[in-house]
Amino acid sequence: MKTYDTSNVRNVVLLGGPKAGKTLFAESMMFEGKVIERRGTIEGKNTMSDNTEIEQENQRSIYSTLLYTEFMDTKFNIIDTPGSDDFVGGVYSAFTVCESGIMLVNATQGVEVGTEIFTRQALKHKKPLTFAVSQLDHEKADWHMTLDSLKNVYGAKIVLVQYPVNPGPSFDAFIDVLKMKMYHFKDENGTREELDIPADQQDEAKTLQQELIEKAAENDEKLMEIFFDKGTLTEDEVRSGLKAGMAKGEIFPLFCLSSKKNIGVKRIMEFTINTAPSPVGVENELKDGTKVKTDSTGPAAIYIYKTALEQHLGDVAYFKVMSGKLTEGMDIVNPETGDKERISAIYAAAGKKRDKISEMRAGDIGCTVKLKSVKQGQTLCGSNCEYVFAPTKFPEPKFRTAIKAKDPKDDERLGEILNRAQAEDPTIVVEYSKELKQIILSGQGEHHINILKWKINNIDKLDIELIAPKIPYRETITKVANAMYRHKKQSGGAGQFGEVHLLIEPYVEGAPENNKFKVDGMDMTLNLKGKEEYPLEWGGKLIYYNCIVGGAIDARFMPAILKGVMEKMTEGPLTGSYARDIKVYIYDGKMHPVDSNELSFKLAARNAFKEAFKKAGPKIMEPIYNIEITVPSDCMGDVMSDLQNRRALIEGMSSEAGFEILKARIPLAELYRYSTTLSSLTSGRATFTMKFAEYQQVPANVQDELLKAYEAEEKEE
Ligand SMILES: Nc1nc2c(ncn2[C@@H]2O[C@H](COP(=O)(O)OP(=O)(O)OP(=O)(O)O)[C@@H](O)[C@H]2O)c(=O)[nH]1
Ligand SMILES: [Mg+2]
Repeated sequence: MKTYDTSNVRNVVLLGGPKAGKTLFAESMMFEGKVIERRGTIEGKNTMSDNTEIEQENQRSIYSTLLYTEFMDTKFNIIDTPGSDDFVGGVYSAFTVCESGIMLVNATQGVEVGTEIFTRQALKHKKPLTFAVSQLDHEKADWHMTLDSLKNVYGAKIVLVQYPVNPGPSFDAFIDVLKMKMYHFKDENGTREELDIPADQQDEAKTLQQELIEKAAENDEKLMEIFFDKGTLTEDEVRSGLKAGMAKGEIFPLFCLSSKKNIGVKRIMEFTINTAPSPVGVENELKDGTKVKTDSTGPAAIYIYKTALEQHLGDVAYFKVMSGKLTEGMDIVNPETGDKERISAIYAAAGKKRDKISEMRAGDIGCTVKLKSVKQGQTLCGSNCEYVFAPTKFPEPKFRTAIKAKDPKDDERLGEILNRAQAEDPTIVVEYSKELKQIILSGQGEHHINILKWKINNIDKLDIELIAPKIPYRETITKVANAMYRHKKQSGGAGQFGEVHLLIEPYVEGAPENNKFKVDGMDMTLNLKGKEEYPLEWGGKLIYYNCIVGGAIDARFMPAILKGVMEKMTEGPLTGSYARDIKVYIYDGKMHPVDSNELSFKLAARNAFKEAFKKAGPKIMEPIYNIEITVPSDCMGDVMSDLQNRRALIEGMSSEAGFEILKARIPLAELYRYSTTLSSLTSGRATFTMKFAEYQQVPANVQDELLKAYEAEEKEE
């Protein structure tokens, strides 16, 4: 393949709801660019994009796939994304490397939740979008319903560039009001003829042309003047007005498409070449917040947006040249780790088809192999360059489960497999929780995790189980209490002796220092001598005071006492969960001239702390999450009543184009499999995000249940 200039590259992400027809559209684009001679089909399991066993098995895209095609001296890098929200990770990384998107809206469905979700994300990432109504040849294709739904949701942003003459199985023509031509297709290979608009379509076409021109003029002052002057705009002027409106997210030009019959594909490609931004001059953000323009004369730097382990090839790194030129054989460095790598080969990729290329310029996307240690999200630089591009921010997980190998012998292998899964798909989060003694696996939905499970079972041939994840509870206290404990042992030779008196109090951020306490009706005044503050790994704090007077305990035993307290903090007295936010005052004790040692004081402290804790109004705390649910208005009632059964606190509601946005706080314990429930309550039409907010005390009845469950568990062990 030849090397393309930055200005002759278009990086386009294909978006749309499940089964909108993205993969087949990509197939047709590659056919038009002569990258392939025959178009594969989904049912035939032979498309360039859905090229993995798991995608073919499921007849849907699961990974985002890089494809290329060459058309009108332009190289298109196409990223075909999965329509299911469960696999949204690839959409986010595509936004990092693509300058524009094409949104397919299924003519049999109209606007779907997927359309909504991905449009919103594209706008957030400031990507101009071209809309195309797909599957117009389908027997259930309904142009008017689809157009109504689009106008209903996006209003005046939807601007018709084309409309179909005969949607449905006989679909073979559409009218293009930018070109003011009718395109008629003679066969299913995209052979088209440009005809004059038939007399019976003239009025409709002229009205829509006028709307298109006015809309194009609206987004540019100069064009507005020309329009007022002449009452019309040229084709080029309309394009430039559309381009300006698309850049602002104010215009979604609408096209007609049937990928099955290869109708409309070429026109969308032509329009994209003329109207969608090339990477020239596009600013990319560095980690430090500064921006660097895409420029092939700059220093060489590539951004790794995806890595994958592929059959026969090993580790493949997919990248975008962010600056300068990348050449075969080039030495590059990861400026953050200092790791040195060599680019042994550069490929343009159309799924598994790879074309070698000796040089790739800024803006272009490709892949390479045999890099030793790169990860998704990293930057590699040539000489005299230290760019580190800001890595893609992926959405927070919304489905959480525990996973284990059926045979504990396989634990280590499972660990390796999960680490790899996480590296390849940054929306998979694996956490080996010491606290819960479980491997916690999180992802974007139950389906997302089930696909991973299928892969581990069938490809890695490892037997695994998904089980309910435990909740990382915390324990704390609500009032002051004290306790003393004497550890004494006399067996044979040397004995053990240590006695510790301590007082504990809840820690509240910002509360003033205090040395006067009332415990069991008695006043106590402590002499605060030493204070140590420990932020805890699991959140919250431990404040440790030395209040020993008159040498009751030697200073050399204080670290052992702290250790004893800390040990009990990691295994709270109520349920064995971590304890947090406690002030501990060591105010008295006793030593034995011979028998006292560190172990004795550690044990004494541990037990004294445990006793005091139990008297100090102990409480279990649970993690609370902020959730934001996007629900179609007609499902709101069901979603709300379900939330009420989950101890949720509704915090706000707002509406946005047919959808309600609901904000709530909800305990993690009530979120198990929520994504699945929400999906079944709304037939997959809702979506949500969740983010950890804080720890809060559990209600008394929940605390009772947890205490009982812990007791039962203890007995079992
Ligand atoms: N009649 C007709 N069917 C189509 C057309 N495009 C796609 N299909 C069918 O619609 C189904 C989904 O097509 P895909 O191309 O896999 O859709 P997708 O958007 O990639 O789907 P996901 O990757 O699962 O999100 C398949 O059965 C296709 O054969 C079209 O233009 N006309
Ligand atoms: Mg697909």
